[in-house]
Order: sequence, then C-alpha cells, then structure tokens
Amino acid sequence: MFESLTTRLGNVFDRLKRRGALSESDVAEALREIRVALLEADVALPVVRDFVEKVREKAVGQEVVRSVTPGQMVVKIVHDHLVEMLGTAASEVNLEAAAPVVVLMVGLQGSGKTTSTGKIALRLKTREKKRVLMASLDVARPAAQRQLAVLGEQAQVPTLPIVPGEPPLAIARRALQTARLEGYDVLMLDTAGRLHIDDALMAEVAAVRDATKPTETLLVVDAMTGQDAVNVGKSFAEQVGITGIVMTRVDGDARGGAALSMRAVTGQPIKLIGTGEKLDAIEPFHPERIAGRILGMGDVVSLVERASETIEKEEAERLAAKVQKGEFDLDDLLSQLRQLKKMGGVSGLMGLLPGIAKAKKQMAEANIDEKALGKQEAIILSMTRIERRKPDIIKASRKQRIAAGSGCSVQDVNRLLKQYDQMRSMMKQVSKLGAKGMMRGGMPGMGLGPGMVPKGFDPSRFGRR
Ligand SMILES: Nc1nc2c(ncn2[C@@H]2O[C@H](COP(=O)(O)OP(=O)(O)O)[C@@H](O)[C@H]2O)c(=O)[nH]1
Ligand SMILES: [Mg+2]
Repeated sequence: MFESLTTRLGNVFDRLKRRGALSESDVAEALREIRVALLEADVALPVVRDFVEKVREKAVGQEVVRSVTPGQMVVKIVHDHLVEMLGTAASEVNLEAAAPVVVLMVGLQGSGKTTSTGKIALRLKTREKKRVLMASLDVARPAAQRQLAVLGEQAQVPTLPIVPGEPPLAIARRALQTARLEGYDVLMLDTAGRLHIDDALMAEVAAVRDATKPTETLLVVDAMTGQDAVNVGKSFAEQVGITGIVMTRVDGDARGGAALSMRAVTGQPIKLIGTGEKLDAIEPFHPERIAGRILGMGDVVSLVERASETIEKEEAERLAAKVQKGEFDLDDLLSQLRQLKKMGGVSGLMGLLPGIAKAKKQMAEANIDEKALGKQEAIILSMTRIERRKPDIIKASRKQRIAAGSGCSVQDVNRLLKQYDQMRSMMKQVSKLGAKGMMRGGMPGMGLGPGMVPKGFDPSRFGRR
C-alpha cells in the first residue's frame, strides 16, 4: 500500500553516497521523502512541518558532515528525533494520590473509551492489586452503561449500579461517594463521546472534572485518527486538560501517525496502547516500535544494513570487472582487507561463507586475527601509489622502506606480496568462470563464492600472523 520509506530514502542516499558529503540540499531532498512518509503515516500536517524543521536543524551541519555515511546519519537523526518526540520513558497510569484515585476517560465516540476503561481496570486489579470501581457517565447512548457493566462482569471489576435517567454529573458524584464509602483505591469514570468536538461535550466533561478532581485524565484516541488529531488533541488539552493518552486499535493497519500528532499537540505522554478487542489487549507504550511503524520499516537498523550492503555489492562489482581485465592490484587487496575487518574479523566472516566449509575450517585453524589484518593494511598503506598498482617493481630497497614505514619486518612484506601473487593467480582462474559467477551467492567484497576456491589456494595463509 505504501511505498516504503526505506525504498525512497534508499534512492536519495544512493545519490548522497556518490557525492560523499552532505549538503543542505541533500538534507532537503531526504526530508522531502520523510515528509511524505509522515503524511502517509497519518501524522497531522502542522506536526509534520514542525518535525521536519527540527530534523533539518539537527541534520544540516557538523553532525552529519562528520559522519562516515551521511545517509545513515540522516536516518538515525530522524529516528532518534521521532523517538524523542514520542516520549522516551514509558509512563503508566499515575496513582500517586489519596484514594480513591480518580481516572477520567475522555475522547470521541467510538475511540475505545469504554473498552479501555475495562482494560485498564483489569490491569490495575491484576498487576497493582488495586480495588477498582468503574462508572459509566454515558447517558447519550442507551446501551452504553450496560456495555461497561458487561465488561465489569468479564473482568470481575465492580461497576456502579445504574440509575436510569440520572445525568452524568450526578452519576460522577455518586460514584465518588460510593468509592469513598466503600474504600476503593481507584475510580474509573467512562464518559460519553461525540462524533465531533462540540462545546456541550467539553462543558459536560469539564464539570465532571471539577466535581471529581481526577489524578489522570486520559484522552483515548484511535490510531487511525488522521488530520483530525490536531483538532481533537487541542480541544481536549485546552478545554479539559489531559494528563496522558491511550491509543487504541494499534493492532490494525494504521501506521500510528496519530501518536506523533497527539503527543506533539497535547504535550502529554502516550501511556498505553490498545492492541485488540479483548480485555487483556493493552500494553505499555514503546516509542521505538511506533517510530519504526511510522517510518514504515521494521527498524532503522535494517535500512542501515541495506545501505551498507549496496556499497559492498558495488565494490564487488567493481572488483569483478578489474579481475576480468586482469587488473587486480594491491589497492584492491587493501579494500578486501578492510572489508574483512569491517565484517568483524574472521568470526563474523565465518557466518557469511556457507559454501566453503573447507576453507572455513582452514581459516579457523590458521588462527587469523584482526591484528594480522591491520598489519597487512599498514604494509600496503606504506607503499606508494605506483607500488600498489605495479607490485612487481617492489624490490629489496623498496621492501626495506615499506617495512620501516609500517613497523613490520621485510619478511612480513614478503609474505604479503606472496599472498597477493596467490590471490592474483586465483583471481585469474576465477575470472575464467565469469564475473557473474563470482557474485552469485558469494561474499560481496571478497570475490569468493561457493565452490569458487581454486585448487591449491590456501586461505589460511591469508592474514596469518
Ligand atoms: N481492534 C481493536 N478494537 C478496539 C480496541 N479498542 C476498542 N476497540 C473496539 O472499538 C469499538 C468501540 O469501542 P468503545 O470502547 O465502545 O468506544 P467508546 O465509544 O469510545 O466507548 C468496540 O467494538 C471495541 O471492541 C483496540 O485496541 N483494538
Ligand atoms: Mg463508550
């Protein structure tokens, strides 16, 4: 349904990668994609504008310029800012007050107030061992009070007996009185909703608030709420005053943009999320999960990983082309060594080479370590450009200079050159199989695919100390 942000940003970042540094216009381009993604996730427009502006401020400038891969940096900034905006710490229902603690549930009709009232009551009963009383103030719909009573029976949480014809404010007062007299810890008040914000509704809820002095006033919102979120959030926050948000139907298709809108507009934390119709389908809010959902990707990590895979693939393709032309030089070996190091040394590498069990074993036995890779890297770095391109010119005096420059012995230099020779002849054999074969199922960047290790090639020499 949605084109994933991953794909979109991927395109932007492909261009960034080629240019290297991140300019203001690069950021602008990435932010355009992020803006669309947020809108598609149903984040309200003013919130999107504000969000994008904040990210721009963070992204343009040193933070990004200094990073190794600008694209990854932008994603991280977006993700982190999103998590920050959504609220980092999961805060649950506040019960820090003299009993009975009043929890007032407000929101539009059908948002899930009654259901959430039952869910929270059950949660407080089972987890916090609280004695909870529930009361429905919804006299607008005939069956509304009965609905809460049924939930109460299911959850085994008492509900205030229904008195037909009693107005909401009177019910609220009676509920509070009952809770006091009967020693309840918590009183949950479920209110009537309207299809849209209207003044009568707000006045009614405000009167209940004044009469009961709730510790928590939870705004219940449907995760599907789109642009309306700003209006709903603002109205309830300004006219009633809320202390937290319960977001329902997170189990549905909604991308969860309402969470960001509500949070931004009301300044209040999302405390709980509803994940189904059943009474136990309620969970604490985790900003990371919603952030991932809003951004349209499982997690940012996967995007970052994919970005780096692309780089490796391109590198492998470049290498394949060079090998075919017989141009594999020491610069290429250097880039191979760096790949090895980047992959977390040999142990990380092992998992990536399913096809060459034998080589794997040899490598393991050879006790290759990252230090050795670093040493080889140092040797190549001590060579001149010409030496790297045409290693055949490296004779005794050059070897001495290189050894001194890299802090190694001449033997080390010899060993590296020998390895290079071996690799080069191996590459020649490989290239006969065609560049495509090299890529297939092989390890990108290494040029080694399953079954591609030529006879006589001993990988244990590669990187041995
Ligand atoms: N799938 C799902 N349905 C929910 C959730 N919360 C409430 N509902 C359903 O939404 C409908 C309206 O809920 P209700 O509590 O009566 O809303 P109210 O008008 O605000 O009191 C009911 O059919 C509920 O079962 C939720 O988290 N997930
Ligand atoms: Mg209701």
